[in-house]
Amino acid sequence: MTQPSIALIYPPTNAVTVMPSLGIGYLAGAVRQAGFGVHLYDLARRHLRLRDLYRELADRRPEYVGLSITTPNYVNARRIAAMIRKLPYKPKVLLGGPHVSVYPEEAVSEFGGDYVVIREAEESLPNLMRALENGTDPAGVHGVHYGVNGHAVTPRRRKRRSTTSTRSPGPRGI
Ligand code: B12
Repeated sequence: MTQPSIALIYPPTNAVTVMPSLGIGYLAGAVRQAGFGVHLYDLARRHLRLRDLYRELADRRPEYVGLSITTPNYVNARRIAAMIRKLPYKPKVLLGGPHVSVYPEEAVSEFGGDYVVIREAEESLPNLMRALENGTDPAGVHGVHYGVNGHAVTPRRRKRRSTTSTRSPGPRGI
């Protein structure tokens, strides 16, 4: 049986400075380590027409498509999200990156994505994929927001412990 895979896409921008996306690079390492397959599409660096991306995805049929979204690539990210919805199969659409980390709830309706993972995702992305593969509740995965009938659901956050309530290590603990 082949392992489930994810296509990680960094949408193109017209930004002045363009370097390989560290974000999708780190995530690729993390999901590979967790036993999933990865296809990387850094479209800020590699020119690929939308219809060619469509063909590649339709061909490879990754179970998950992850979009890495910043404000500068927002418009192209929406175009790609709309294109993914037209694929001949229904991959799970996962959204992440600086823009949606700030606006996770809006992202669900703006992109029509299935799940939004906020902030750094080296742990939460593989955890979310594992939960979806095993059929366990993704609401339990830290950092995950998701949509139900187009409405965003924000699971109850883990309470942060105040550092002032943490006991001091004392001189011997240092
Ligand atoms: C280093 C850096 C750069 C470097 C290199 C970036 C690179 N190679 O990736 C350079 C100088 C090239 C650069 C350029 C630009 N940058 Co810059 N950059 C940064 C900086 C300081 C760190 C980014 C980084 O590498 N972080 C480490 C990686 C591992 O984190 P990450 O990319 O965020 O990815 C993590 C999460 O976001 C998440 N994630 C990301 N994608 C996905 C996808 C999925 C599916 C999931 C689940 C999760 C997920 O998981 C990742 C791993 O933990 C950030 C500020 C910051 N502190 O984050 C600004 C920042 C990302 N840059 C920003 C901007 C505006 C730009 C430029 C547009 C500037 C310009 N006008 O040219 C360009 C865009 C370049 C492009 N390719 O599009 C903004 C974006 C703002 C926004 N609202 O989106 C930021 C947030 C700074 C800011 N506060 O304004 N940048």
